[in-house]
Amino acid sequence: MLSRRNFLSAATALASATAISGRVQAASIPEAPIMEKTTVQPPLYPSSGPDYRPVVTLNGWTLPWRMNDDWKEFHLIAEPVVREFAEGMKAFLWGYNGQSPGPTIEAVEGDKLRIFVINKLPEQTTIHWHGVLLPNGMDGVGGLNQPHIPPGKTFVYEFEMKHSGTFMYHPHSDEMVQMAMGMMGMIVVHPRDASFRRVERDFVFIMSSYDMDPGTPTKGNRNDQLQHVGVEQPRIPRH
Ligand SMILES: [Cu+2]
Repeated sequence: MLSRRNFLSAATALASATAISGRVQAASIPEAPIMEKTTVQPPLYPSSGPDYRPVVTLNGWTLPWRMNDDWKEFHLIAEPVVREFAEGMKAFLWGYNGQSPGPTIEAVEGDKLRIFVINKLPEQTTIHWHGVLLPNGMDGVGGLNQPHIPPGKTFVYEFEMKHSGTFMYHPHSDEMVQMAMGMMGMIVVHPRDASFRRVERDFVFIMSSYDMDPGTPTKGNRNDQLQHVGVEQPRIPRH
């Protein structure tokens, strides 16, 4: 059962996620949450459905969702991001919702997911839900089981989570470049039975390595830098 404390935590986490979200999407698409910081964000306790112990994403966050009837709706924005690996060392990457790696998608076995993927990259993309059992048309391999998502367009993925486990998402569209640029994130699907292999604490993190030349521009505000990335359209993570 959901305790009052858990409910308040969830409300607080969602409120703070909303507070850092400043961008309104195209008219038909609700505002998507954006994360500006790489510090660990508090877990999102379930506010509906079965209880579970939410994961903590190290140096990351969980993507807030909203319920629309019995669909759990998420918004992922594929976009250029700037990540400060060390003080003053900023890398121009590609990621999701302001961060690379992207936010963790968290769900429960049996959940019906609807994931809006908005492409703000300078090239086409898709998302492949690595390891998830789903209908072929939702598997996200561009040119094979779906058209690539052109820049500026949105693709809506819909599938039911048939099994619990730890998975990941990443593009299957120019994937060698896009994954090297930082496009990946975790998917955690909790068992429907909360007592099944229950853990006290649950952490996820992604490790990735980059090869970057020194001299990456660090001046200007975030928008200038994003514009710089958009104009230059880097094919590999170096400037
Ligand atoms: Cu994969």
